Amino acid sequence: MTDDRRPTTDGHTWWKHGVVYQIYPRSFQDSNGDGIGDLQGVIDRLDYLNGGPDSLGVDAIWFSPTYPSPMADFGYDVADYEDVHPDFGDLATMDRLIEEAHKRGIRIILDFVPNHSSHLNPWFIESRSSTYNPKRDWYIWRDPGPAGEPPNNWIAVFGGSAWEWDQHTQQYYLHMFLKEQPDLNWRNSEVEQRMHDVLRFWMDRGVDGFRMDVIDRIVKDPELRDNAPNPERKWAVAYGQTALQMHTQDQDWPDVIDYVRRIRTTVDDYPDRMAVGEVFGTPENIVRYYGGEALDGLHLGFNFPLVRINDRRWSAERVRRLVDEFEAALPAGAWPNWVLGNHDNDRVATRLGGGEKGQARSRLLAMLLLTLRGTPFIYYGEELGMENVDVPEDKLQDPARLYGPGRDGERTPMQWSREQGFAAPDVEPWLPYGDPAVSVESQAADPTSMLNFYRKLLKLRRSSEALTHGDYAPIETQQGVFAYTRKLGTDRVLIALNFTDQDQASPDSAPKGKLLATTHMDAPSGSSLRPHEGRIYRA
Ligand code: TEU
Ligand code: CA
Repeated sequence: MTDDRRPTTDGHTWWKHGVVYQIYPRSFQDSNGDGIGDLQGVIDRLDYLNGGPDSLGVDAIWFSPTYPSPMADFGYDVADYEDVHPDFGDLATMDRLIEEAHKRGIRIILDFVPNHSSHLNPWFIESRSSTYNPKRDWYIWRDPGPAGEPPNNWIAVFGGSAWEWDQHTQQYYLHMFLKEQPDLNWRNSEVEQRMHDVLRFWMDRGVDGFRMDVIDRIVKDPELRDNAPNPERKWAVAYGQTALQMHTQDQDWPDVIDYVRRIRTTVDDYPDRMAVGEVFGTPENIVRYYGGEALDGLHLGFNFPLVRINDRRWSAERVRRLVDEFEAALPAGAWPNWVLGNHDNDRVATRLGGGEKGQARSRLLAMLLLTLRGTPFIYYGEELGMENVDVPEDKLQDPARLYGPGRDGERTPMQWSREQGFAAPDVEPWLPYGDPAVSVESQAADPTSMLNFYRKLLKLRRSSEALTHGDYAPIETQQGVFAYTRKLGTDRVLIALNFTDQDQASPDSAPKGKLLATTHMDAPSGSSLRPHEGRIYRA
């Protein structure tokens, strides 16, 4: 079997110097006419991702969950950790996907969901069957309070109490998310061992890494004490209820890092693997999950602040501060990462104001994403400038919509052609399509399109040692412009980003060197930065 994955040498590590592309498997490509994306559909589209002259040029794919699930939370409620949901295919399809991806130099990252399983997972069905079942302690069961109330005041992320009453055994069980997502008890070593077996199961099949869902909650305060109220929030709609508390007891509990370190040990039993954690909060908190100075935690901790950049928070100064704060917090040897969007947040073009303004600004942030020091994560469709789709009420599917802003708008089918191309023309997709003018087909033909902008930047990034391996240094500039250099050896690149809607002078240190790329995908005459223009120069 040919395997075109770029080997990791002492100078090159795929999860540091490559680019990761997130696929929401339900929405990428349907291959069997049921309107639901599947793994064979992804196999059919691999050349688009890497391996052909016009491919995007990415090095790894992160799949949102592909396991059997009742889809209460669209796969983040896992009914069997060692299989593939029949909607997506089977284990043989996954094996074929891994093989075909590796042939094209693409690595496969699965979504590991350790904090909770589905309530239909056999483990939970056993656990809830009786108080003396051997798996009772695989989940978190507690007696009611004296008046029958829940054991503490914790609030589920999706709203409501985090405790569900079980009439059969007269106890509550904990669920930080939906009641269909009972929390696993990682303080029970049987659970920890069984979940490590899951990691081995997939790495034995050739999976290259894991995105670790809600890793910051897998252990909580062992005494399950109440969370304190959040002094800054006095009210919230259902979905926001969780914001009414300080999550000191149910998130980022101090000894979680011990469990993270043991996960890293298991992942390191296999060569050239990677684990990236879904973690939140300050750069210092994110660094905890890298393992601090020892760097014996996860290889990467997701750094989400750019996902919070929107129309209201749009400024060069704010973005530069986020970059510099994260760079400053990282211990020596730790590797940054950057992301503009994912399946839980409005699409970046929509967040930045939509329409022309959203497109121009998201191009600018894409240039930032692909030129900063660190691993960039691209969410499928970002390369087309796809926006949130306004899904009609009767077509909404996300359970979180019952508790607040749903997430269906950022999970709509990938748009391949004017007829959409995600599914056969006569097949209704599981969520509606967006603007038909936004498609791979229409943009491939347009040299200045977002798609060709991403292709050009990814190609430039891959060809430049400074951009993939070099250091980062900000440059002092006027208000509204963020500029920085990337350097390795003699390879020196300067990036200048104009966040304003007026012309701005290029940084006077901008080398009169070769202009490598501009967000406008043209050959500008003047040296000024046009509104919302980004430029990359080689010294
Ligand atoms: O998201 C976790 C999640 O919702 C957190 O971002 C939460 O909002 C945060 O901890 C609050 O401070 C992951 C998945 O990405 C999401 O799709 C799932 O719905 C969720 O876990 C449950 O598995
Ligand atoms: Ca399908």
